[in-house]
Amino acid sequence: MNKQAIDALLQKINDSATSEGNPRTKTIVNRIVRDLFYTIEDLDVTPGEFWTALNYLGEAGQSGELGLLAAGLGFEHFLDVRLDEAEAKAGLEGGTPRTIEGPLYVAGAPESVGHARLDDGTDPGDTLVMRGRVLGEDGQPLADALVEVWHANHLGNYSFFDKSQPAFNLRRSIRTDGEGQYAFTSVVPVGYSVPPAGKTQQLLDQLGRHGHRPAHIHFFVSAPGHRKLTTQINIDGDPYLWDDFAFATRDGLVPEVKKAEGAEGKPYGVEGNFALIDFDFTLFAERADVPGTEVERPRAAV
Ligand code: MBD
Ligand code: FE
Repeated sequence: MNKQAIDALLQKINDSATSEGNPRTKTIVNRIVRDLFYTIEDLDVTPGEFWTALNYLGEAGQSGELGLLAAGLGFEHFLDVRLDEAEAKAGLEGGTPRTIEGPLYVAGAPESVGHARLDDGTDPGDTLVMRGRVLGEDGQPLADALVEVWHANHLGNYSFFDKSQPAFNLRRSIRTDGEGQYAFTSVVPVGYSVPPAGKTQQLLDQLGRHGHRPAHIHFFVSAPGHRKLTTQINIDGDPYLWDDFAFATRDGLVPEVKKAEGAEGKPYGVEGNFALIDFDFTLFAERADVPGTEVERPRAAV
């Protein structure tokens, strides 16, 4: 079919509407269907290929991997880059870079003030202390900010999704103290890999790509009157540091991992050698002229 014939068919489909429906949904769906019709035409997609793709998406949904797929195909990073662009256009600069949430956040983690221990002492691996402050654009510390943190264990697995871990293992919410400080004690995470027998890996194989992420720690950082920050830090030295299957590594999010020992660990309940990361988060003040950063998305909750 030529494009004119395709457009005529699309017009007929669009004209079959008998009520207004949702105009925004209509605009988006009509556009996507048109782009897919063009794709099928231009690439001469066979009926078998079409039904394979549809069935693939159904199975990926059934196995709960659509969020993973969105990350792996770069959609989640793309949405970040578009938010960056909107902020730059509005003159916002100097905040901590955002990067993707990923599909493994769980709401309802235990909350504490100032410091939290994320592990229960049974996770093998190097002890980690991460600490810093939450700051406003002006560099002033923000008391009572909320730092939500979650990361994988020594096998790259996340509690809740990995039922062998205790509830909320390596997940906490920490309120900053009067000086805007937060700190946590945990174990250094290992990089995540998509399930090797899953639907995401099946497609990655077809694309000639791997499904590995470098070791990382996730954060939501929020404070009254400020734009919520969704970000991660990476553990420096990971072989996948700049080869993330989800494209989430960014300049400014790879802090130095220092070696510390002895009395330095006292305030955090740590003895002996440990890894130490100092990292401040800088939040933008709330603004009406930029899209919000509080993202509506179904999330697990306990
Ligand atoms: C993760 O841990 C993650 O952060 C992302 C983006 C995708 C899959 C697993
Ligand atoms: Fe992750």
